Amino acid sequence: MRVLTAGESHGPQLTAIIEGVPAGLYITAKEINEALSSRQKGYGRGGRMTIETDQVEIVGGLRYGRTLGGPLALVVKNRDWKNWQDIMSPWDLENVDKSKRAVTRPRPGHADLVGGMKYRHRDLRNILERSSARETAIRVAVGAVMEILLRQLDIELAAHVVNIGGVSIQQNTYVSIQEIRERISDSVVACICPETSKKMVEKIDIAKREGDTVGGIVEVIVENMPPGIGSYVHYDRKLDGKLAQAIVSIQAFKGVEFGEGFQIVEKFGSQIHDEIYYNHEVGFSRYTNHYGGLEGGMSNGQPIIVRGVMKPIPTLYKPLRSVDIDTKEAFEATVERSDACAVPAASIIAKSVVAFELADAIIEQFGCDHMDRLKDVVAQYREEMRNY
Ligand code: EPS
Repeated sequence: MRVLTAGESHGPQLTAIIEGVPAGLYITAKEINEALSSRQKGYGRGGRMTIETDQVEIVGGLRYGRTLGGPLALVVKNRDWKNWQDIMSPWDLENVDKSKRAVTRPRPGHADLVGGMKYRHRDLRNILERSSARETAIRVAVGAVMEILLRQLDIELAAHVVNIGGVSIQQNTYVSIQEIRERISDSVVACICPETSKKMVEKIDIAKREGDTVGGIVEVIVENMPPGIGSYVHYDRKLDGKLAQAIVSIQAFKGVEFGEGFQIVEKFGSQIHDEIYYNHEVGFSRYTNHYGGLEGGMSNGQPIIVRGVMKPIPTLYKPLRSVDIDTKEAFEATVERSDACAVPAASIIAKSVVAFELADAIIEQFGCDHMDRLKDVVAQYREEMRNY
């Protein structure tokens, strides 16, 4: 599959075209809109989220709720557009002061400065409008379609927040998808532990009070992924490689890990490799899941565990030093509307991009034009794996 997104943060809409979705996938707007609504929630969001109520529109590739096999085109409108029609007009309007909301003062930590240098823009709004995390709304709509597709193949995903600004859950045992879904439903920060949730909220409050921002770590769990998806023979089809790219492609994400991730460095090989057992019902399996369901660039049948780290958002009320690109004078950043923390939203985004990569890897491997055929082929493949 391929997906392309277009649109600016304060433009009329965000658009995505997905190529390669099998025909016959039944989709409802409700399921996509629920994902969009979850992305908008979470403690620490700023004023923009009170303006937007994200809803999907499908403008190609779907008829009577079923995919047709052609490109699927999705749209999420920006309600804030009505306040920006002149400033973000696609056309060269007369009688509009184009310098009105021009940005010449790049924010440290944002794409502003390097993006301007690269594309020869003198108004940095041309960069921030596209580099904005607003784009993740349409990626979540795409991810919701992929989650529907994966559910048809009995593959389920959940995501939660494991750390905000250094406040972390203690995670010693595996928490199932079912438990994650139940436990995060009561948390404003999508955290499975009520005590830690409270401390995370306090951390966000400190950031808000200080005119600052906080980042965090999110985790995505995938259950029932069949073994052998991905590749060890082609570097560009390694499932962990594709997931890593997808996670780090999310705005403000700086790193990724699988299973025990960077902590494996503290262990000997004998303590970290997931030992193998066999029984007639499930076939081959493991006693542990230190590697987060991925070995040799492939899924190994264990739950996939992916974590991503998000930096604190660069748009700050607290002044940071930078330089005006026109006058070359040093300045301290001016106040901008911003989210103090968008880590809970980022957990939904991480789940969405993981869903896309998994669905893509499955379709690449089995290459079916119709959903029913894909279901049959995957069921047959699972059986083959069990009997290996
Ligand atoms: C963002 C800045 C803020 C966020 C935005 C991402 O928007 P604004 O500039 O309109 O206040 O709210 O996130 C979203 C709009 C969203 O839907 O997540 C940025 O600069 O990246």
